[in-house]
Amino acid sequence: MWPAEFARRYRERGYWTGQTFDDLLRSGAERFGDRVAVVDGERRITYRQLRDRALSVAAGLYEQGIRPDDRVVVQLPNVAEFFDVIFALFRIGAQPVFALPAHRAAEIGYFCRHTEAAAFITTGVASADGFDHRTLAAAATPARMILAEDLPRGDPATLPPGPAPGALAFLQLSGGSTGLPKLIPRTHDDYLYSVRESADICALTPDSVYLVVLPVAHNFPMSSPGVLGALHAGARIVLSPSPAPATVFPLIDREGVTITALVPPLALVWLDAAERASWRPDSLDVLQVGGAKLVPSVAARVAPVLGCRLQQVFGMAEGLVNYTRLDEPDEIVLHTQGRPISPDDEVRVVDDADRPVADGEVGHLLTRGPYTIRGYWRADEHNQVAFTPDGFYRTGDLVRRLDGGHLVVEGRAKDQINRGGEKIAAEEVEDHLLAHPDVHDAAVVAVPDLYLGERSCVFVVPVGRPPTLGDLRAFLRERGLAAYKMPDKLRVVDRFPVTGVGKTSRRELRSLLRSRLSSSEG
Ligand code: AMP
Ligand code: DBH
Repeated sequence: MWPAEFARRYRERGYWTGQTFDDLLRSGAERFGDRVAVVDGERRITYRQLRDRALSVAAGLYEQGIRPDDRVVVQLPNVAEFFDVIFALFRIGAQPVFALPAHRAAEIGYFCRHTEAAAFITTGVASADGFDHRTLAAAATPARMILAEDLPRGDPATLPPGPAPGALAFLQLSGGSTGLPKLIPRTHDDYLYSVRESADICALTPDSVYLVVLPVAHNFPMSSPGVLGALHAGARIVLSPSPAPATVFPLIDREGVTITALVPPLALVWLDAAERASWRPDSLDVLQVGGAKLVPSVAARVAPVLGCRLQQVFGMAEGLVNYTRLDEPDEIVLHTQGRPISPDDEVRVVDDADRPVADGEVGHLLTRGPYTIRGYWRADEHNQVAFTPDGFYRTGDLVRRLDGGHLVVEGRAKDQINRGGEKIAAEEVEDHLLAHPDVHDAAVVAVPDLYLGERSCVFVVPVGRPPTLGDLRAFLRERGLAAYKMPDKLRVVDRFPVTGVGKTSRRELRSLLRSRLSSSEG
């Protein structure tokens, strides 16, 4: 993980405090015992109850054979049991692997195999679109399936001592740019530093009410400041089963929500719906928007329409998180993606040869710091390219750094489509498509989209009869790929343009195809 001299510095400067996730929950129970921690529909769970539930589930899982250092793939919607499960695993010292509700057999199967998961914990309740997560049990073998509605419970006295603060706490997912998703190893110490600072930057107090709209296991609503920041501050978490205004607006009013986090397309939906209904949330103080670029014209509507403050958040599950601060002027809040959390977040903006560019010039964002990983989990080969020799993470983002350290995201160099905050690795989808009998070659690229920012377009060189978009989507669905990874558009071509010298570079090819697309569509 971090070289010894960095670890020492991060401890000396008080960033890594030796706190574990179990400590967080215990101190919450001690300090805020009878206050409500989590609201899930009609259920209200206090801080003390939350801790008791987690300990009892920890003992139950332990009795069932879940051991320290076991990996457990967790795929849950926004329900209270999410907290029982993850804090139980944290207490044991087993590591949750955070799948998203949208993941299907291809992703879940891969996570379980790659992490040699001891268990797969999901829900027996069908999702809004009718999907039964229990059907993923076959993909998850040999991990045992445990349902959130049927969690084992036991006597906490039987539990072994908990994990050390420097230990691996969980594996988060990367949006990725490679054929197989990469897993992000985060420790108690490093993650909780970012959580505490985030809670502070977002001014969370015990009177704050944090609404979870995005999938709770995503890094943004989990930690920026998210549900963990809320628990740190003694605030109240309200779980929403859906991001739709019809569900969320009444919930915000009923629960007095003060802060929530959205991706840009959802912010747009909320703004339009609020305007139509002349709805102005009395309680809402801060709307956080992140995960993809928020255009200034939409950013400018937040305060006038919703009557709250906007905060832009530019983060990544690998670590570095940037926030516009709550007291910064409009010029910063509307036009930048914020500045880093920590004085020890090292940011380098470089050209293609890793040479620093001048402030204000666009370059590749590299970063290193007290909560940014030094390598993906069990990915030695990929780590050689994803990190510099001196440990900077190559984010794949193109940014401009302003005088005051604020970053403006200008684009992306990585082979990824950011579909309204949902990331798609081009290569992962291409690898699946190459298995289609009618596909000779395939390249997936981003196309600009007014609503989502980007959508995905697949260029296909067919074998004979060209497949239709419907064929390809059905094929990918059949292979168990998450729905958001299905291409939105198809272009059939006779052959791919020849790039560079010698072997075709997939990256150059994608970039050529992208420019062809923008010139043909205007
Ligand atoms: P991941 O590495 O999968 O956690 O995704 C993080 C990536 O999402 C970043 O590297 C950016 O490409 C993108 N991202 C996150 N927040 C923003 C934002 N506010 N503006 C633009 N891009 C963002
Ligand atoms: O997109 C992200 O991954 C992201 C966005 C905002 C993130 O991980 C975060 C904040 O912590």
